[in-house]
Amino acid sequence: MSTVPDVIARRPAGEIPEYTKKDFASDQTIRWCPGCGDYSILSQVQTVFAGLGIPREQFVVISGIGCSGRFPYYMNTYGFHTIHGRAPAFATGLKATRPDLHVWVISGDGDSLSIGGNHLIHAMRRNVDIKLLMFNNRIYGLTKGQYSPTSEVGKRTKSTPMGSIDAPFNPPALALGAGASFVARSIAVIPRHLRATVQRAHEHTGMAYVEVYQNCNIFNDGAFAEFTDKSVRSDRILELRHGEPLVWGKTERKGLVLDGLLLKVATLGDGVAESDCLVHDETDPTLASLLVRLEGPDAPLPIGVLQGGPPHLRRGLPGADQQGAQDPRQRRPPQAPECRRHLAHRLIGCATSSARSRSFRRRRPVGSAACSATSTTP
Ligand SMILES: Cc1ncc(C[n+]2csc(CCOP(=O)(O)OP(=O)(O)O)c2C)c(N)n1
Ligand code: SF4
Ligand SMILES: [Mg+2]
Repeated sequence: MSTVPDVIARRPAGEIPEYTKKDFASDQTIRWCPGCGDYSILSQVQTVFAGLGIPREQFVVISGIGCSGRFPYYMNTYGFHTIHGRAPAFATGLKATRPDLHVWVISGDGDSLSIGGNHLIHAMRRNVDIKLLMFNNRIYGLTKGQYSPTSEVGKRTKSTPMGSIDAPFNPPALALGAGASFVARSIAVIPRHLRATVQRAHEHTGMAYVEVYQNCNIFNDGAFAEFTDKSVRSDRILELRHGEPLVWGKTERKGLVLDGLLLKVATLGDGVAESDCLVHDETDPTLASLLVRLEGPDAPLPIGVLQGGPPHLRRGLPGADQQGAQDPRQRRPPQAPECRRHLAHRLIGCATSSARSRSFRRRRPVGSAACSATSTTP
C-alpha cells in the first residue's frame, strides 16, 4: 500500500491521477463492529473521492471522537483524529489557511450535537467551505450506548434507565436555522443515494452539511427501520430531486400538496393528480424548512438535497468559485416561469422569486479558493 507522501514524490507535476476506490483505502485494520453502518459510509466516500480527479494529497479528513471518529484512519488521505466536538474548529482553521485543500469533517450525533454543538453551529453560520458528514445513529456508540441528542423521547439506555425525557434535535432543521448553505440527508443502507449525496456535497462551495442515518447494530439496532427496512422503504421514503414533483410510494402513490401554510400528504388518484403536487426546489429555504418538519404516521422521510443554495455556489458550474463566490449579490438565480407548483410562487409570486436566495446572499464562503484573496476576516 503506497502512502500519500509516496505518491506525491512519484507523480510528475500537473498530472491528473486516475484512482480506484482501493487507492483511498488505508492499510489500517478496521475496528468497527461487524454489521455497523459506518462501513457503507466509508465505502461510498472512498468511491466518490476516487472519481473526482483530485490528487489524493489534496483531501483532508478531520474527525472528532466516537466510532465515527475512527474514519480518518481508514482513508488513505491526510487526516486528523481531533478532540471531542472540535473537528469543525480544526477544519475551519485549515480551510482558512489552505483554501486549496478539500476539507471533510466526519462527526457523530453526540460529537456534533452534544459537546460540539457550539462549534457546529458557528461553522455553519460562517458558511465555511468544508463538507461535514454527521453519522446519526441516535446513540453514543463508542462509549457503549448512552442516549444522544437525537435519541427519541422515552429511549431507555444506561444513562436514561427510566427513559429519556429530552426532546431530540431535528438535525437538518438545526442546520437550516444555523445557516448552512447546503443541507442534505442520506442513509447508509442506500449506497447509490449516499454516493450521489456525497458527490453533491463536494460540488457545493460553502458549508455542506449532510446527515447520514447510520445503524448501530450493537447499541441501537433498527433505529431507522420504520423507514429503511426493505419491505417498507419505497412507501416511506421520498427521494428529493430538484425540479421534480414531491411524489413517492409503490403500493400507493402519494404526493405533497400545500394546505394553507403546511404540507399535506395526498393520495394520488383520490381527486389529486401528480400535477397538483408541489415541485422540489433546492433553492427554496421555506420549502426545505417544511420538508424537514414533516411528521405523522403517513409522512414520508425526505432524503436528498433539502437545500442546495443558488446555482452559483455549485462547483464546476459557470460562475462558481469565481464571480459568484466573490460577490453572490451580483448573481441571481434565473427568473422562474410563472407556475403554481413551486412553493415560492404559491406564497409570494414569481416576481419576487429571487427573494428565495436572500438568506444566501450575505454570506461569502469562508475558505473558498476564490474568496480568500478578497476576504478580510475568515
Ligand atoms: C471531552 C470528552 N468528553 C467525553 C468523552 C467520552 N465520549 C467519547 S465518544 C462519546 C460520544 C460519541 O457519540 P457519537 O458522536 O454519537 O459517536 P458514535 O460513537 O455513535 O459514532 C463520548 C461522550 C470524550 N472522549 N471526551
Ligand atoms: S458500537 Fe455501534 S456505531 Fe460503534 S462500531 Fe459498533 S455498531 Fe458501529
Ligand atoms: Mg452516535
